[in-house]
Amino acid sequence: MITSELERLIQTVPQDILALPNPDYKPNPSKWSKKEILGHLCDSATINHKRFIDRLYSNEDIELELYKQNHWVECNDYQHCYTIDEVLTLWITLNQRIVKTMKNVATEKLALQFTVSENEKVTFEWLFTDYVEHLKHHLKQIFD
Ligand code: NI
Repeated sequence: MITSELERLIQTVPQDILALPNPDYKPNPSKWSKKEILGHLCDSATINHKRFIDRLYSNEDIELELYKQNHWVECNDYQHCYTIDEVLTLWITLNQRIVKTMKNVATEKLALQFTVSENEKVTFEWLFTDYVEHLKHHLKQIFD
């Protein structure tokens, strides 16, 4: 099942996040705190959930638009406007929504494509796997 790893993370990550000693600490002003990295993962969930839904309701390949990740973290101001518990609650909720959406996707739809550039396309399955890999990459950063 394609969503099982994401479901496992939703179960296991919260206790480890809540045990972090100082999630607000910024190593320097230009580096994200652990709370901001988790905020970035909320942004990634928001953006990718939109991509998945847009693709499910399109008859054509849609273009995979990049987003300004620093700008998103800055504008959402996770550092000052939210506690780590609030960012975590958001992260859990957004990912539960993605799991629900993905569970309703028929297997053959996983072959639907997104256009990355003129010569490059990726499948829905690739994009979802990449979403989870990106998530794991940043979790490693948070817990290292
Ligand atoms: Ni990232």
